[in-house]
Amino acid sequence: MTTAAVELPKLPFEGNALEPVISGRTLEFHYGKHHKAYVDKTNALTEGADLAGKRLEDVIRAAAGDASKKGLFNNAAQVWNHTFFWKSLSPKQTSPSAGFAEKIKSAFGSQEEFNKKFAEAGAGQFGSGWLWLVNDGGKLAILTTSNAETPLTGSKKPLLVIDVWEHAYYLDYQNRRPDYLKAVIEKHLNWAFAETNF
Ligand code: MN3
Repeated sequence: MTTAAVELPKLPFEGNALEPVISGRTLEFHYGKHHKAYVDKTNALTEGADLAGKRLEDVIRAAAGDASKKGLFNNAAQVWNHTFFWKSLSPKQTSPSAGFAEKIKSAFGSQEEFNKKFAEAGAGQFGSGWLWLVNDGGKLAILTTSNAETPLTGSKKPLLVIDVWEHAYYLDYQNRRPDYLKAVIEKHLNWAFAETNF
């Protein structure tokens, strides 16, 4: 028998809490259908196999190094990335603490410059992927990854993420990914979460 299957975590806010930047309808599909499908597929792919019942992070790391487990890696990493994305968002506008604001200033020049560079990096990610703020050896850095790729398998520590797959914004913004990014970055990033991860 298998134990402790991967579960779909509860959203840390109400489905309409990010309106009008991210609509309740987008979240209904993004969380309720896409995120849930990654959870279900991860469980289907691990059921009865050697990784059944393992922690999600361990499943991802094990599958990342095994070409025969590419499908499992994609689904398990997408579960983790989405859970991290919901935590990266705050219904209320937040701002970095004074100490963290200094780190942003030292890495990017100013909060405004960071917002601009972060949005540009996300807009420049070709195709599906993720836009990350990471701790790179004690310094803040921007990183983009393709498809399900996640910094979890490398040395850079993820602090915040924004989903730039079309399913994250298409119902609300159609092809206007830069508008989606600008709104999320300016209004809904959870800076307390970023600082805790640092
Ligand atoms: Mn997504």
